[in-house]
Amino acid sequence: MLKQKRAYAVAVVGATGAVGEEMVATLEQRAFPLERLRLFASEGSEGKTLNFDGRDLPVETLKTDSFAGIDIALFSAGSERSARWAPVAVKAGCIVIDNSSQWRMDPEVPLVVPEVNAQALKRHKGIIANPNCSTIPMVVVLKPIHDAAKVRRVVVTTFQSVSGSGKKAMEELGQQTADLLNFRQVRRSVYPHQIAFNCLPHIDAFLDNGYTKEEMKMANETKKILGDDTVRVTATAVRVPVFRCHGESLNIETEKKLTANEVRALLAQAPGVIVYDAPEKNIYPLAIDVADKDETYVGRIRLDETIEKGINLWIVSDNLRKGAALNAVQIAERLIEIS
Ligand code: NAP
Ligand code: 12T
Repeated sequence: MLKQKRAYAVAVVGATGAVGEEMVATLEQRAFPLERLRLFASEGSEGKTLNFDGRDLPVETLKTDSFAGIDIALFSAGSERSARWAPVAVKAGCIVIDNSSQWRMDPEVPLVVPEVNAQALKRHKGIIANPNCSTIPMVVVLKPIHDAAKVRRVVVTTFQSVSGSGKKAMEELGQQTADLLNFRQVRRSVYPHQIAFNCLPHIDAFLDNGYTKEEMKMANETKKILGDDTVRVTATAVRVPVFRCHGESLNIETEKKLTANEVRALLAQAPGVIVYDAPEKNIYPLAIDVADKDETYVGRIRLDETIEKGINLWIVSDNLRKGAALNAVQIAERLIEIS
């Protein structure tokens, strides 16, 4: 358990990455009670500094004793680093909030979205997992609907931005776009196909069942977070040439019938949700508007007229904020509240 203190020693592992930089910015913006902040990345970042609250902090490489005296470590440096270093950090007395997929489905590890299942935090044994960036906004929206009408099945299609796969992918989209507009040859390295002016129905590796890992993460993580194995989720995850924010089209079948207005009212009161839904005025959530926002935006709320108890809606959320850094920092804030 976290010791009660006035301020905490925090480490960010993967601090120079797309998610890590957002973590550092989020700690600053939310005035997290910091006694000190240490930043870690790969050997390639040795000698770099990152700005925090007007000061330049050095970026360090991980060593066996790096976590001595650290209370909370936010990990965002890939699954292999989490597998290797999270147990080292826990042994040193640190609580790890991990952004990779390494620990999410481990029964010993709580998988937490504070608005949905903060109570799961009490059972942690040192590691707490942050869900996938597409799962988080989906469960924030499903939770109030599930509580009111029990969600039976969800058909979800995602429209995921390139920042979900890190800094290199953001550079790739920018470079390919510039090259194409200047009649130059396109080069690719992160994705198996050109991403500029294209959509790829392929996120993370393919599995034997024909789904991708990303799609199965959405199905499995949702059951764990909602604490209900009966909720069926079938997903298609698509990469789109957008820099920031993931969109998701959700078709939700419930046990109890809800009207579109009832869904709107439930979501209007839900923590972390903003209903942004006035199609007659061309108002619906857009990636360019939701970037840098904390909440999950919901629009296009309407009934699925092909079934008796179905809802269609469209959500957009900033994948680097609520999808990653913000959710991790909110978990740390809850840990402090319950300490
Ligand atoms: P990124 O932009 O490529 O950044 C990767 C970070 O990891 C960099 O800071 C990098 O340092 C660091 N790193 C690499 N090897 C390291 C090592 N050996 N030791 C220490 N640090 C090392 O990627 P990203 O998008 O930020 O993603 C990072 C992680 O977050 C991944 O695990 C990813 O799965 C996860 N993620 C989770 C979500 C979510 O759904 N919640 C969303 C996006 C990403 P250098 O700069 O020195 O190379
Ligand atoms: N492959 O945290 O490529 O499990 O967008 C997040 C994002 C894995 C994860 C991506 C990925 C994760 C991606």
